[in-house]
Amino acid sequence: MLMMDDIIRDGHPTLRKVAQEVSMPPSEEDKEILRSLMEYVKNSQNEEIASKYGLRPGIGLAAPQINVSKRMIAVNLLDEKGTQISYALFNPKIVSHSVEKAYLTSGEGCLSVDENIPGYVPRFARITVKGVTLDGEEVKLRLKGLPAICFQHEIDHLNGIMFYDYIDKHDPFKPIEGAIAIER
Ligand code: K2U
Ligand code: NI
Repeated sequence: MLMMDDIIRDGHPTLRKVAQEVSMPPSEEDKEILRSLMEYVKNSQNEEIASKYGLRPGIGLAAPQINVSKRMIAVNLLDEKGTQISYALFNPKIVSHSVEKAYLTSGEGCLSVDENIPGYVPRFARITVKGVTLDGEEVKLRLKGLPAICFQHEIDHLNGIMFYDYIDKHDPFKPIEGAIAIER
């Protein structure tokens, strides 16, 4: 199982690389990597396992964060209706998005960033994502709210982008014009 020591931290060059597409059909090795990402996220949300192994809780994880520069992400969270959103995807791609923006009023964190970096992170309010599941099935997901924010955070990791890149350095909590404020 993945541990915190397997997660690389800000400053590691892999976090700033554009990750490579995963060849389809995925190899057993690539499937094992993607499974391990989802296993980490679920373990980190299990209080007993997380405290036993000192795992920082997360709702998503991208392969570059374990120093694998390949386009794979895992997301596991409850949306605002309490519906479980759980996807481990190869080659996820945002194929369309709203003009309207949204942001978490709490700001964002990252398992690869140990310190708190306060400020609003503008995201698209709604996105459509295509990707390939572990079973080789192509999925098309229409997302909003926290799921949309999380997928954008994870897909940014595949493009070498960190959440704090978006924060206004002079006024981190400057209101984002016309954006939906998402309380968490
Ligand atoms: O990619 C990661 O480092 C995991 C991130 C994912 C994330 C950050 C901000 C907003 C959405 C997703 C976090 O560590 S997960 C921690 C967390 C938990 C609940 C809500 C937001 C962030
Ligand atoms: Ni992150």
